[in-house]
Amino acid sequence: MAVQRPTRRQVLQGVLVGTVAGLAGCSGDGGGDGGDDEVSADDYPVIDRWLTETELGGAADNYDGSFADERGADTVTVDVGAEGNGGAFAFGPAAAVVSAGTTVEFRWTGGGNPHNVEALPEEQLGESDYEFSSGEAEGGSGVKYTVTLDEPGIVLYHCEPHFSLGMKGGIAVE
Ligand SMILES: [Cu+2]
Repeated sequence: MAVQRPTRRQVLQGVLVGTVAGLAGCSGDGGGDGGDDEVSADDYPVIDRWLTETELGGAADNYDGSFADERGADTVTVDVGAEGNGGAFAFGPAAAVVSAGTTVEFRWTGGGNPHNVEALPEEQLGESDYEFSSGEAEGGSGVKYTVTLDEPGIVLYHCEPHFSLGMKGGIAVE
């Protein structure tokens, strides 16, 4: 099952908060398109490499090769400052697969601050199809940053202050 890459990358500016309802033709449970398959690292080697390599940032030690299967969900939450990498220096989950049209809400836990979330393919930090940034690193537990992933592709992101510790995440958009 090849991942379609309609555009090299999408530039997402600012905070996109929205309700994306069923745009991807999600028809509830039992979608009949083979979506029940278990997702593994073999399906997304680019994400697996991003989370395990040590040439670009550190390896994410909270990544065990498994992907959170969030296909069909309208909104997915990723904790910023989850336990990992020697403290609260991880994204939780580190790897996930979602359906096109999903809104991802990055939610600061308040641990291990300050953090940010950014995908920077222009700076050669991973082969991400998406590019975005939450801006300067922020502390506290009330911070949220939201992006909507409208097109199939790969999202590779990290936290700038804790990149070398392995604070990285990856999302496959199907
Ligand atoms: Cu961080």
